[in-house]
Amino acid sequence: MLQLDLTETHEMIRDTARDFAQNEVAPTAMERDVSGEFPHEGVKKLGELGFMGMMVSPDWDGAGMDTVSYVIAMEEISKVDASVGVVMSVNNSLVCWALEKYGSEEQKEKYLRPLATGEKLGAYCLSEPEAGSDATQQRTEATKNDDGWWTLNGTKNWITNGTTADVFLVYAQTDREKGYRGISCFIVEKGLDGFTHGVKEDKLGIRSSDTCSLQFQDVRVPAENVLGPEGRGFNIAMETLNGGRIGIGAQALGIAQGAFEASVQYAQERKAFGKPISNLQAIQFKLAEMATKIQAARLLLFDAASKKDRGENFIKAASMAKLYASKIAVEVALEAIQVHGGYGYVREYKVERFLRDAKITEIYEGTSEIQHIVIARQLQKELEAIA
Ligand code: COS
Repeated sequence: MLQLDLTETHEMIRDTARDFAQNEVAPTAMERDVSGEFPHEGVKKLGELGFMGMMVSPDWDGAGMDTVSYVIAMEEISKVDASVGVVMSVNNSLVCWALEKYGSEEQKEKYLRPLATGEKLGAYCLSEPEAGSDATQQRTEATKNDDGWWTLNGTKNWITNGTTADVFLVYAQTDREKGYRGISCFIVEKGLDGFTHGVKEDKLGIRSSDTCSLQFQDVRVPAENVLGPEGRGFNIAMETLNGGRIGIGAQALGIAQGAFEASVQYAQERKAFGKPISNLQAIQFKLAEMATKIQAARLLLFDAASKKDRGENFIKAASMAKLYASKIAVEVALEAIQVHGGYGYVREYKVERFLRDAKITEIYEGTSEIQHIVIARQLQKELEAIA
């Protein structure tokens, strides 16, 4: 069943996120897009608002909110700056969630608490130079030593929060003969000997988020830092990404909404043929199409988030929401440029940034092609179950 009615709490979260985004993130978004500077201040404040561990239980210093709240906050923040959105999404969905679900009491005490409050920042490290969509092809390897510690060697690519994070969830092969069932997940702290990062990538969009490669050369990791059962790392990575896709879908939704609102405002201000262009049917049709797509994406996201909150299988719903929201984010941002005409093509107006930021949502946390595979496989399972 699709949950459409938001509660007072949801409205309150929207107001809080909107105030914060408009007053404290928006003023520096354009500047940071040019400089590529990481939004340290914004991320610190997100932590104070409880937005870095939104769904983590208060037992572990999280905000104990539901996934619908997370979608709402992600939309508001990404509406003004998708770079801040992705930092928040990775910490919430890909790091805190996995630690809360699979961490030992000691691991939660040591790592989850500070991550949930935003005191520390997390990173999810699965992709490699030769393991992107086909994530089973992990070359990073961890070997067990006689003293029980592990030695980690390898390279990770495209790591969000790569130069700024304190805690890294690193997936590595621990038994190559077992294929993906020989992959394990390690909690790796910043600053360990042999653990270095590459330069910050010069990206098309989300330019102030920090993406880089990581290198592990004989990095020693204690036995107690294996997250979840040995050999279950791939499953943890996949399960984690299901929730991550809701976060990125919500980021895409925010980008689309931001591009739409900028277009409405511009159409009311810009005059042509003696009247605001918002009076022209050509523009009205564009705005109507944009608004319809955005609402459809929002409903798909609420559907996926509600399913997750009710403890139902939400794999297909999350992939559908991410697939659709990322697609329309690109379309809406492109159309927003068209509404702005020449002004949309220059940096001074933010819609060209929305287009550059939107594109990544079709790529990371599973490309659109991967989302089609996930959806098709889930459909197949559903059909087999009723056959
Ligand atoms: N949720 C939970 N478990 C999942 C899952 C999902 N969405 N997808 C796969 N799994 C589990 C399977 O249940 C299976 O587990 P067991 O054999 O232990 O029962 C295991 O993972 C392997 O599944 P499968 O055989 O389907 O794996 P494939 O190699 O065929 O890969 C895809 C499946 C392509 C869907 C997967 O590799 C994927 O999602 N790739 C994209 C990775 C990605 O998003 N990378 C970006 C990283 S973050 S920027």
